[in-house]
Amino acid sequence: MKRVLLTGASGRIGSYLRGALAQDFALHLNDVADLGPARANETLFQGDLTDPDLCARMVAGLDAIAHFGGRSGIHSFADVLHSNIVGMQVLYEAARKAGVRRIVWASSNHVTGFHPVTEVIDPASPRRPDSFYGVSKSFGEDLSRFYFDRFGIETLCLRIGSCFPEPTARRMLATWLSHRDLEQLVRLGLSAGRIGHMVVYATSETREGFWHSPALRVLGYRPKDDADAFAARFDGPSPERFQGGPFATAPLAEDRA
Ligand code: 15L
Repeated sequence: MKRVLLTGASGRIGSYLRGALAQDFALHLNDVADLGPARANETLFQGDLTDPDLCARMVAGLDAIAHFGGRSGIHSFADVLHSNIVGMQVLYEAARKAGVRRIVWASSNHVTGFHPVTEVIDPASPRRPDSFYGVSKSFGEDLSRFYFDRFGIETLCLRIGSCFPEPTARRMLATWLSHRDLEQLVRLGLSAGRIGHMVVYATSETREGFWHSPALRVLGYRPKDDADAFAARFDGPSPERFQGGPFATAPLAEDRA
């Protein structure tokens, strides 16, 4: 059984992945929040990713990492600096020292959220982060690229759209990623032969989608869910101007304080 560290295991997406992957992987689980009791095949590591000793213990003897930890949403620069930038670098450094060769990482569509909704873009399109959160994910794509070019650590960067049980807003007809399609992507990322450093947009089938990622077919991804099945729930055109939706227009956390 492959040994995999899942960070962010108490989070919204991490909790789903914890249950979904438990049957097939020996899981090391990390979160700053309480992880509850350990279940079969689980070893718990509660704590902050910026702690190098914790990271060293968590990654010892692993085959791969599914990195879903860090802050998600509209946060101050100080918050994303700590969790998404420093925490990610400490984790990669621990992975390098321990010889871990494969990481699947939760990047975000907010790396390119300032592209207008009228454009269809792909992973080679210019990055236009829509928030400090998007900036922190853009950093993560560069960091993982560096660790691949310099040390050969492979990363699948999933620019996740909107990962929820069902679309909850009009914009999600273009951005929705179902839980089971996310699971499929994570499993492919953990087990695919060679991926190098790969950046893809992660959505289910979306007729209105903004994003085109040819590498997904090569990876073997075949979405099982279709955002269009929920189209009748939402009236009229999307009110958003930018692909990142509310992230592109929300006040900075710094201005709300
Ligand atoms: C994200 O990256 C966020 O983590 C999530 O909370 C959603 O807001 C999502 O993007 C989205 O764009 O809908």
